[in-house]
Amino acid sequence: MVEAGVDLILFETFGDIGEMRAALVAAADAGDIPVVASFTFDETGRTFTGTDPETAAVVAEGLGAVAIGVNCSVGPKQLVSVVKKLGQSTNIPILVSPNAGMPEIVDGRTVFREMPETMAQYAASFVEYGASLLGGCCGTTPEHIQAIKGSVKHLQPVKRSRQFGLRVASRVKTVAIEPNGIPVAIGERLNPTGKKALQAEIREGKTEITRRDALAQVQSGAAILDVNVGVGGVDQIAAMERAVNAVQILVDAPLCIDSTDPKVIEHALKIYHGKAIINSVNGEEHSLETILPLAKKYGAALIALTLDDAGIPPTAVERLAVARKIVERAEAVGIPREDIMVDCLVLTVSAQPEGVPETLKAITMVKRELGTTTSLGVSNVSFGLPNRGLINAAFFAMALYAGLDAAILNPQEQRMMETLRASAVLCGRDMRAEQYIAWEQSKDGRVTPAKTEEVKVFTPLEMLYNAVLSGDKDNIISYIEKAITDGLAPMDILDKALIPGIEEVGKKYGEGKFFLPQLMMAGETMTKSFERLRPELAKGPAKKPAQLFWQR
Ligand code: THG
Repeated sequence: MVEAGVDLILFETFGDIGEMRAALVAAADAGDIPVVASFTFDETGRTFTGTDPETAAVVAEGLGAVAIGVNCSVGPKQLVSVVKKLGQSTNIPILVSPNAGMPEIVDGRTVFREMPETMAQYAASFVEYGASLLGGCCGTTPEHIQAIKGSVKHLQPVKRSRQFGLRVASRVKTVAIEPNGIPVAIGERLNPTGKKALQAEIREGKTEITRRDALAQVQSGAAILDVNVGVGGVDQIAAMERAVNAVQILVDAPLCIDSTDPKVIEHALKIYHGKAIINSVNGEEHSLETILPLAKKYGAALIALTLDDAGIPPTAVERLAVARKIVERAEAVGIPREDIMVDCLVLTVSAQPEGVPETLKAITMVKRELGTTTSLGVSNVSFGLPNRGLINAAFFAMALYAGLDAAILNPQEQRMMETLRASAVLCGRDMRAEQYIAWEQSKDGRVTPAKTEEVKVFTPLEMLYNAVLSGDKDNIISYIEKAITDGLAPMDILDKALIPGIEEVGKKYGEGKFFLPQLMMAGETMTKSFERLRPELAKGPAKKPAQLFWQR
């Protein structure tokens, strides 16, 4: 189309954010043509794979869409709240092109019920909420367009110029990292450094610990999860793909892609469905040249480490200079400043005690001078000391006072999350202590959070049930092998674990708690299970299993 000379590309009626990302990346590759990203939302106000309007806007805008739209969908009435949310979520132009209602079959003909006058009335309210491009989708006639034109031609588009700051997103949720908001915990545990079992799992191509730790970290309060698969001698591109695909369906938290290999980062960004954070870029020429174009191309945010070809500078002033260089180079390739989070780096206090105050000073200076947000991997500070958790927590409180906005930490260390929540109150980032009080109250009547080591032990049947529920197709076969070795009857595996699991998935889907990707993953998990169980079932009593509904 670009070669043929089109002026604009409109991607319309997209229900899946992953497909829209692929389309936007492809369009940018094809040439410098303006692209409009238009989604279809259902009566729940989300796309059919669960994306809300703000997340659609954050992802599409990050990938360079010149306007965001909503088209087709249920009809104009149901789109009012969607358009309102879009208007509150982005400053780029908004296109609204609804169906003339839902199609109905009358006497064998498809009819759309909305009259031109009704469509015209809704068009005027869309303009009020921020739309500046209007049209109609299925069932729209020239009369509808004429009526819409008549009702909006005297209206001025509403000017929107909100400051949004740093926003990242998963498939179904946007997380804002705000200089005055509650600091954000980035879970560090999906990282094999120093973890033998996770290293082994990554080598074997499994994702059991990955899934368990992803869930546990989110339950402990991580808003974002860092994903690192840095194990020597393994195909890290494949390992990263497994980890990202397992985690992005399982949890709502956006991901932070942590790798030193640009190829691993690029592959993760290609398959991720949201707006990720790249961890990290730094002031080295090679890093700037390879990582900044990836952030631009795939619409990702960045953690910028204040080090360069000469290493980590000792003083705050020099680290600010590195941060400034990175921000300027990023802006030069079209990455907005607010998409950068600066990591001023903390050294080990036992080795270099003079380094800690410089890091704290650097955080304050970067925020004031550059206006970006800041992040830090906190636990480096305590290396080589006893009771590391205590040092980490005390340093964390100081860094929060210095203005830290996000931290890579272990959210399952209760002391760290408590320090975060208390410091937010003390630093004026949790007004009227609302969040703090809510957290404290939610603890009442709840057992104290389980320690990291005290993992609940599931029976083999519970493992299988959970695996179907979470669409765990990477590990289901090994659970089935285990159940068979334990002497469980294949028919029981099916009747007491797998089928109840898929039924629960269907129930959650019906209730709007699960979305299509989860349904599909669970279906694939069932198919894999059944392939493994089929020969076992054939061996057993001559009872032929009924055909199962997900195989039709
Ligand atoms: N800045 C940025 N990214 C980073 C870091 C940083 N990514 C990596 C690291 N530093 C932060 N992540 C971790 C992950 C694990 C541990 C520390 C930091 C860790 N692991 C224990 C060990 O090595 O013994 C294992 C503990 C466990 O079992 O949980 O401590 O500074 N931008």
